[in-house]
Amino acid sequence: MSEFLQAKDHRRILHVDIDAFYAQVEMRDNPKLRQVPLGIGRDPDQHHGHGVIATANYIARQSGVHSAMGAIEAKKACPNLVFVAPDFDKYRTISAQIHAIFHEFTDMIEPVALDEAYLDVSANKMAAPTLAAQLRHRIWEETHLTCSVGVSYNKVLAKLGSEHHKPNGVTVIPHELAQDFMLKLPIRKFRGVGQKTLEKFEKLGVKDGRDLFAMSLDDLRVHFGSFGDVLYWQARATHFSPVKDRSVRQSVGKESTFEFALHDRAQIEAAFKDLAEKVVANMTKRKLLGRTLTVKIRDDQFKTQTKGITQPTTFDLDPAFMARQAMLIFDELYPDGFSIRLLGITFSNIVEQKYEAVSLFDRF
Ligand code: DCP
Ligand code: MG
Repeated sequence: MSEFLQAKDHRRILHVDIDAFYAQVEMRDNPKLRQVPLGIGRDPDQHHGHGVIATANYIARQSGVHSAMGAIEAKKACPNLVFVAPDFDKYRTISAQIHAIFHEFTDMIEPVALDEAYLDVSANKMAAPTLAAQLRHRIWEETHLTCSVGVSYNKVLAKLGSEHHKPNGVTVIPHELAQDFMLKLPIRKFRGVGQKTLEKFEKLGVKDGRDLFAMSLDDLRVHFGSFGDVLYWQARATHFSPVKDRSVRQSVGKESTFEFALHDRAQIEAAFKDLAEKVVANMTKRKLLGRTLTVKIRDDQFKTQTKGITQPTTFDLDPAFMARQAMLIFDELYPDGFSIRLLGITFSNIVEQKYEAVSLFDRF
């Protein structure tokens, strides 16, 4: 096992989290809220005491007010707490702005919440701490909001980094400091450790990463099942989960089933044209392009065939051209008579239009 531990994880990952997101937005937009304890939620005196606090600014947090706290309880903890109702449309718009900025740095983005994401910047030539500084600058420039960023080689460390100097800070955890960081970490800060796990650890006398490191893999499995493995590797500052890019859809397609089987080539061509128009409308609306066009054909024997064409550049969003490509595939699969019950056209290898504005050929 030890030779595997020596192998370095060479990824460069940022975790970005806006500070007290909803509260900071409301403070930005109303200077009167900047010096007072603020809770985002409905005032219990005006709403029969129902409701919870979505988040609180840092002044209110000093009195113990926190996310998901009941509004009445929050008012008890902080009697002069100012309540502002959440404005989700506004937060979603800002979130989209922030995500557009993320794309200036990388397309490998895993959004976690409206105000939080992992960015894999391994492919970027610039050093990760420089990118973190630039990212914070760009977010400030565009939104006038501060955020905290963690920089490391895996997601767990990047996330712990962003929490380390909150608010408005950057923490870089390089390989040579990571093990020490994890050994000193209180056990409640380990990923996936909730109340139940915490109680078990208390009984075991495990208080921090150092105590956890001392436990064998077998012991951890006995107490925590497969989560034991995760804990074992976390204690060794190792975590291989990739940044899961959910920013772009994997495919866009449309298919039609025919009540009466199609036997005529002209009918097939018209059906493909109709499908292509619908797919193009969808892709245009979503500002997407694709490099792979896949055709699906099912005959009246329920035999289903799919065949695709992949181009080096994205397809032009031209329904007539797509229908011709689909017909080429169709003629290849059904050179003679046919009886077709279903046709479909799907695009995959999807990219967003802004990243593919110039095709390879336009450059010459
Ligand atoms: N949120 C919520 N209910 C929760 C937790 C959060 O509605 N139980 C909302 C309000 C937060 C936003 O999501 O502003 C982001 O959540 P965070 O956990 O990142 O919390 P904050 O951004 O408010 O604070 P921090 O500075 O700790 O990131
Ligand atoms: Mg946040």
